[in-house]
Amino acid sequence: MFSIPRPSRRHLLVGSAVGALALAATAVLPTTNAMAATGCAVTYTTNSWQGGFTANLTIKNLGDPVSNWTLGFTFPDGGQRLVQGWSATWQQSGSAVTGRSLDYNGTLGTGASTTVGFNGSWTGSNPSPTSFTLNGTACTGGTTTPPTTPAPTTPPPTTPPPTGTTPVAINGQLRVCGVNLCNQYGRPIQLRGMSTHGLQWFANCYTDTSLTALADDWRADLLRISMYVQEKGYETNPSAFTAQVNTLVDKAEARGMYALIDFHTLTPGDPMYNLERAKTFFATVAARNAAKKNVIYEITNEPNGVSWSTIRSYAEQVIPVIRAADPDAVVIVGTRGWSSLGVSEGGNSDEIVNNPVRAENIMYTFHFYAASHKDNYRNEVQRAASRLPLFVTEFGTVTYTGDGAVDTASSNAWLDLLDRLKISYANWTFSDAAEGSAALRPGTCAAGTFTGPSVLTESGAYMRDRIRTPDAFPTS
Ligand code: IDC
Repeated sequence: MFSIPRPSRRHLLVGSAVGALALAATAVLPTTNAMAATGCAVTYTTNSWQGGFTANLTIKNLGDPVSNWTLGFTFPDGGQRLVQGWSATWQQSGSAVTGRSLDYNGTLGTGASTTVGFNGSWTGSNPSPTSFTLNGTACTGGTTTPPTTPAPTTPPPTTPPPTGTTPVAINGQLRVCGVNLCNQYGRPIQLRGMSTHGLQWFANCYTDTSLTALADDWRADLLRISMYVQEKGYETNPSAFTAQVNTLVDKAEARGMYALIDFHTLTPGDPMYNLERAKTFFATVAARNAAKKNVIYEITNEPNGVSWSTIRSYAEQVIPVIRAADPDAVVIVGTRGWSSLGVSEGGNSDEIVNNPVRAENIMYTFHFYAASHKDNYRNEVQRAASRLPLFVTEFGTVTYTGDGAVDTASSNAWLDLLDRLKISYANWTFSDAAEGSAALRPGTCAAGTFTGPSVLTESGAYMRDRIRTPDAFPTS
């Protein structure tokens, strides 16, 4: 129905260290380690855009075990700058960059790897560095062994392949690294999926058949489970809505999709109105789902008419409740002005950068409706994305009313931007509501067939085309 030109989603430049054997590694070894076999291999993968880039490095120790390490390399272009890194303590001096191990990843056995990374900026060009050192040894991909030490006989272990090909099988437990959402290998990923409509109205849209279509036909990575709190939602029957959410978490898990549990507050806009309900709800769902790898918590949908400091205070009361039960899950915090980073109420993301939520492993919500929110919102997302981990937990291809025609030009501009920045998203809605944002034609859910071109609306056809392109998730 549509032919949408799609830029390649990944711009990869892979450089591995070559040459430099002449550097006679033994000459630069610390004296305490003089007899140790040394060797290493580093791969450098970058995702670059005008003026900025993300770099991910996998460091493999091919020599004897080390208990801490310092990685070194030089940026080839004088305009390249390290902005913010993760999984190491980073420093730049001139063009020379060092990354020192942290407590948790300093120990690297023979053949062991670890992944680190950073966000950077560039001016002239952005070439990848091609030579690296580890504890002073040039990483040539081989081992340098002092003559008196026999060469290691055990080959470095290879990373086992993932046990399945679903998004959850490949990516496992997610965590925030720098401004990205990262998978179990510490590599940035983007999840693309759909949001339910209100569970109180559209329960018949979320069945085994429909969710299989979402996972297999749409190839979605993510199901956002939108549990309204008001409007005949959770507040009217907490245990029934909690059970409904948990059932959908299981259905998503069975199909290898991530499940984003959305505490869908909207009116009133002050999240504090629902604070006690939120604590009760999240204590229950976090305890019940703690062992699962596919759950992400969205603690408030669209705060509005309240200050950032109120939202922050809400977050700092709800997040500990989740962490107490499920310590490793990613939590997403709504932002001011209907999760517009403040823009819809005259603010911007500086209020968050200057006063972030005091918790680890969190991201911040951004929402847009393509026919209503255009360049000024896109510019703010682009600006914020280098400083804050963002997740577009809801957006529409239409106007903010949830209705109207698809704005293809604006939707393309938005999704191209999110792809480039690796910002995850969920589209409003995977439902057959009689409104332009719904992906399914009215009557589809009652009829019970969810595949084939006749079930999709214009927005649904557009979104399915965008979502079903390959993910190319990193697997090591
Ligand atoms: C809309 C639904 C509509 C429903 C209304 C009120 O599309 O059927 O009657 O909510 O509950 C949001 C909200 C989301 C809105 C959506 C479209 O998060 O609940 O859904 N929207 O208006 N923020 C901006 C737009």
